[in-house]
Amino acid sequence: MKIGIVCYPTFGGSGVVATELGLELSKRGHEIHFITYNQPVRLELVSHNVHYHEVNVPEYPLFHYQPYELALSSKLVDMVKLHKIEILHVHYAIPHAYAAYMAKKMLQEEGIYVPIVTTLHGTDITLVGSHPFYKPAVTFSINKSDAVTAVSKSLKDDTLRLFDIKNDIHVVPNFIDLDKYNHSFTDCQRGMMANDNEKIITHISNLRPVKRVQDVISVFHNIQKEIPAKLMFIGEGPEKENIELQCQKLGILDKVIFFGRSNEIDKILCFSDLFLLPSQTESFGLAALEAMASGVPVISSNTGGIPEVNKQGVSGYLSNVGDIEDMTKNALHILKDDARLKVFKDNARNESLKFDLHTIVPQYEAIYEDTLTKC
Ligand code: GMT
Repeated sequence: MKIGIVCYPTFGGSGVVATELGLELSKRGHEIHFITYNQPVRLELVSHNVHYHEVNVPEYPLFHYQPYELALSSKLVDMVKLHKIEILHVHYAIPHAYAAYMAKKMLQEEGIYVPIVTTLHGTDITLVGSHPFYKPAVTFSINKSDAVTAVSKSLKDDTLRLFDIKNDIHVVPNFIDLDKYNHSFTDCQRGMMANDNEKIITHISNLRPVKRVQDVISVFHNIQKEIPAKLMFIGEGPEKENIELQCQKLGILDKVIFFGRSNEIDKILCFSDLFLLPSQTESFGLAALEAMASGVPVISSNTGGIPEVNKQGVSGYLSNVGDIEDMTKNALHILKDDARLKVFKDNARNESLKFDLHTIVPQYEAIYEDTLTKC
């Protein structure tokens, strides 16, 4: 198949999933066209069947807001015609599903039919999409998609609760290339980060308020009072200054390492003992799955789609949002006993196997084939 993929080309989970999906589909013989405003961060190589087409939005002083949807839909029309793209898969409803629908209608005028698959990722539904300013357009775009997928059952339920949806929503969970997370401990250069007696705790996110990064610091602060530990913080975002201040006030700055954005999270996870994800809401929690694939147990909140990934008492523990005491207790329970830590690490890796890309990617292929047959 010739598949056009539209996504946010950033470090966010939706862009990562879209990119990894495109790369795996290309290995399976499909021709992939990424259409977005920057080369996706995880798209390192463009090969004979992986192409990248940049959407340019010319600056014009009249526009207070530059019209990205317009530029995207025009680019989609051009690329579908030029490369004979058969299906468009858009990740994140806003504004991608909307722009794709406009492109589809423009192409129809010329007798070209291209169906649209929309994948909902979370914040496009739970945080942004359900805002009254966007809701009618998001509802319309979802209902006009030829197939709709959600990354967890929880997100499907949220979508049906928040919007008036007429379409079926297929749950296709996020996935992981397990081979990437297969480093043996000797590859890990753990000694550069911490002493042998210190446990390494990790958090990865875009440091937005929804991630509750202050809770990460509070839990770590409690942990390091009981056992020697270091905290690895990966990501950039609006809460960064606040958490640096929080660490300073608590006197733990020397125990926290800020990595900023990184394309090498597998290398950092490789030497981690525990992953913290205390989010307010999370449709899936791709970062938790990436940690588990590296054999890192997860202490998380019990919200959204996280329980579909992190299994209570098996790959880690789940607590109510904001319950720092319970998260601390659970973290120490795992970390204080090396034999128990080893069991949780093995379990985390085993649980991640359910999300192997070789199991999940064929589900998208089946949806494309089904959609093309119906249209
Ligand atoms: O987590 C974010 O804020 C970024 C956002 C995105 O779209 O990139 O993540 C959402 O999609 C990810 C990939 O499907 C999910 O793993 C995240 O759970 C989801 N984030 C939220 O629901 C807050």
